[in-house]
This record gives sequence, structure tokens and C-alpha cells, in this order.
Amino acid sequence: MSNAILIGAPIDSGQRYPGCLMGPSAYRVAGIAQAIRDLGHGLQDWGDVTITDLKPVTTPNPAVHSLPETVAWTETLADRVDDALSQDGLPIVMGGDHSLALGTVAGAAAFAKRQGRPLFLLWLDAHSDFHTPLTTTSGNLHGTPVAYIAGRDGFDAFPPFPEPIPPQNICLFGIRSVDPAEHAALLTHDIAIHDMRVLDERGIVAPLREFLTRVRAAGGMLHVSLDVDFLDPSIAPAVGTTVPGGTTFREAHLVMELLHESDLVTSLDLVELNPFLDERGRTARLMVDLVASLMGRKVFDRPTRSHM
Ligand code: 5AB
Ligand code: MN
Ligand code: MN
Ligand code: MN
Repeated sequence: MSNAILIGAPIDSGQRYPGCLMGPSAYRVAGIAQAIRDLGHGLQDWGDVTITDLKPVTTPNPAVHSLPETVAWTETLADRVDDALSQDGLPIVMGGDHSLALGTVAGAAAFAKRQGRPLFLLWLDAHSDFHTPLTTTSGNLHGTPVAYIAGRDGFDAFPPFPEPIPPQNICLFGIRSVDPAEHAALLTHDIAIHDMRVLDERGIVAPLREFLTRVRAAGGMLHVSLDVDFLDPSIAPAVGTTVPGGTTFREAHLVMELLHESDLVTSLDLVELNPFLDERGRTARLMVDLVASLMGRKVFDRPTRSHM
């Protein structure tokens, strides 16, 4: 059983579609705490994080906006996630847009470094989020966390990433929208890219198991970052950056069920939910149900499972 720690991160500054800051409230209204408790886990809610003083940081790319806010969120969330892991907790960070992962993964990396354990990253997303502040053309920093985590240049305004994750320990899953500058950079990094073309052909099970086997063999920690746009917009409309051709209801649950059975997940982000764009709460409820699958809710509960 886990000691789940909910951390609200009401962040809107990494993109330009106001509403993600209502995400933490929507998850609470949709019953995330009770869903986790019902599965027998411990549960604390640390409330919503806030930022205070902004530093006058700059970047040469004039397109970038909200850099001081994003740097402040990064520092604060890294600290909160590190604290939660240090208390033997499973931090579940409720966003907020995906720029929050600049901080959450930095916190997990700082903790992993002290433990002498490698950190792995599973990125469930329509996008590769591999821009740097220098290459982004939209200027939206929610498109940059994977580059920061992998140790790419261009993040001078940010705290140095504690221990960049080697590309071989990063797995992008579900992607179907990659900008030219991201594509060029991905070609020079040995990151596992399971785009939708690959998942259509191979299904989700084999590629995910391959990655989880590597995490287990290395004795690694595993951070999972779940972007709402990983899901097909027909089942998850509450997101600013919809991309057709996403994962189905059952594919997404199966990912979560396999993650639960692996018992490898040590921290989790829920990002990009924009409740203002939802239809009667269905996206928030689906995200909570996916968390429940990750925490052990089953379609049919058998006493033992023999198919692993
Ligand atoms: B998300 C885009 N590549 O840089 C850009 O939703 C989209 O966190 C980024 O995955 C999407 O603006 C960021 C076009
Ligand atoms: Mn601390
Ligand atoms: Mn994303
Ligand atoms: Mn995305």
C-alpha cells in the first residue's frame, strides 16, 4: 500500500489558454482522495502550492512568456516533491499545465540522486515537449520539460537540473505532434519514442513492458507524467491542445493497470486538465478513474494474477 500525497499545482503560466489553474479543484470535486482511500492506501492532501517572490530572469528568445513565474514554480514544486518522497510518500501532483513537470521531475531527480538510484521517466502525451526556451516558437514553456529533464542547453534561467536523466531512461508514449526543432533534437538523443504509429501497430502492452523491465532491472525510480492530451479528445475534451488519434479509454486504463502491477511508480503528475473546457466533468472523472487504476482498481479482482 502507498502513502499517497496530493499536491495541488494551480499553474496557468506555461501556456495561453486560461483554466488549467482550476485543475486541482476539479480533481478534488471528482473525488480523487476518496478513490485512493477506497483502495486501502494512505492519503494526505497537502493543499495547493503557491509561489511568492519572482526573480528578474530573462531569455534571448522574445517569444517566451511567464519565465519568472515558471522558474518560481519549478523551484517550489521541486522542493515539495522532494519533501513528499523523503517522507516515503507517493507524490501525486495535480496540475496545472505541463510546465509543472520542470519542477516535479527535478524534485524526484534530487531525491533519486541522494538515494543513489537511477530515475526513469514515462511521458504519456500527444506531444514530445522537447523544446528548449531557445527553440520554442509558441513561447509556451509547457512544451519544454523533457528537454530540461534530459539536460539540454538553454535553461540558464532555471536551477541546474539535479541529475539529468539519460535519454535511454526516458520513454515518450502516445506522441503524435512534434515540432521541427523538437524532431531534429530527438534524432540526436537515444530516447524511446513510442508514437501512435508504433502503438497502433504493436499495441501498448509490449512497448510498455519493455520499458518497465528496464526500470526494474536497474532498480530505478519511475516518474510518470500524464498529460490529458495523451487521451483521444473524444473521451477527454478538457484540454487546450487537443490532437486527434489519441489513446482509447481501454488503452489508457491498461497502461495504468500495467503500471500498478509493476509496482514501480514512485511519483505522478496529472497535467493540462482545463475544467473550463470540460463537458459535465467527464474528463476530470476519467483522469480520477485512471489514477484509481494506477493505484490498483481492477476490472475484475482475482485473488492471484498469473499472466505476468
Ligand atoms: B503539452 C507545441 N509543441 O511548443 C508548442 O500540452 C505544443 O504540455 C506544446 O504537451 C504542447 O507550443 C505542450 C506546439
Ligand atoms: Mn524541502
Ligand atoms: Mn505535455
Ligand atoms: Mn500535450
